[in-house]
Amino acid sequence: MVSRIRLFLLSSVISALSLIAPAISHSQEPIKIITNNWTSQVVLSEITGRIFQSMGAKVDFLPSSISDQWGALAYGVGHIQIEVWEGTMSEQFNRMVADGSIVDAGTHTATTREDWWYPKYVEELCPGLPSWKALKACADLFKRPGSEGEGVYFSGPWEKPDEARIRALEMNFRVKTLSKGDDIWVELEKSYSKKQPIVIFNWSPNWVESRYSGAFVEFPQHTAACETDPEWGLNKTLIYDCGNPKSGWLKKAATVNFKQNYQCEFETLKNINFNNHQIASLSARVDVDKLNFQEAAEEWINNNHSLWKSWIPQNCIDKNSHQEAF
Ligand code: TMO
Repeated sequence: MVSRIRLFLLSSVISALSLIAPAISHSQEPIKIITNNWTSQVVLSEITGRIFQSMGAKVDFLPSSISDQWGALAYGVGHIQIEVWEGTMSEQFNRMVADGSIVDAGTHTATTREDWWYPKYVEELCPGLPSWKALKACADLFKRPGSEGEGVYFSGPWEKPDEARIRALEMNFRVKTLSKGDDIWVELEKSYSKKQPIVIFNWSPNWVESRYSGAFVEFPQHTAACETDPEWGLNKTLIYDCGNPKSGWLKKAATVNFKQNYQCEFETLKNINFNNHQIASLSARVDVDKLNFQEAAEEWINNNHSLWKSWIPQNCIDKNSHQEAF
């Protein structure tokens, strides 16, 4: 009986300690940075990790798909996500910010676009591009063996409403979802060398724009209503009869605990800010110049000391050097 009470007391002391522990010694608990499966997101995560480490924090990386990351953030398994793209993630992000399960940690300067994209030579074969109507009329050109007469749109492992859009705009296309994002570039290269028509999922900022000329398909202009109101747009019974946002935001997300327990790192995260050129160049250093993620991050950190140091609040630098003095 006694030992049971003692055990009970002991376990409540332990759980009480584990509850307050992050608050009193957060630098012992690693900050878990969520990494997704495209280059710039991983490089920016590595850069952010190095900035936090310079502030005395421990850092871990948690690879996650976009769809799994929300659960990881909600349960605190991951703490932050450095590239939240409007076109792919606004729905979950907005919902979770609204219900208080994550915190909006601010917006990068970069504007983003994610949509159907084709290399320039396709315009000669399909006059009228970049209008989606031309693409619809040219569907035949994009057939592939096994596609049963339908044009093929190559996409990656990110959830997008492309099938809904194909239905709503009555296009004779199908989505080929490649399990690795990099396989999109393999398909692009294969077609490019033969000047074969191809339409792929692409985004900006990305290295592709520095290497290939091409253009996004212009679908009907995106509005919020297009995603919710069937009456909106050309198709009166189906949603998604529009493109993705053309000038989307790029945000940072954090857990509520991160904001509370890592105040200096949270303030720094809010200040971390990349523009289109920086993001496109960083992804080109990996995907074109073949550095690995860590090398690209290290190089950027070495070349941009004054910039990233300006993101760390002054009082946090002082606190940190004080700690180092001991
Ligand atoms: C989220 N992504 C940049 C792959 O479109």
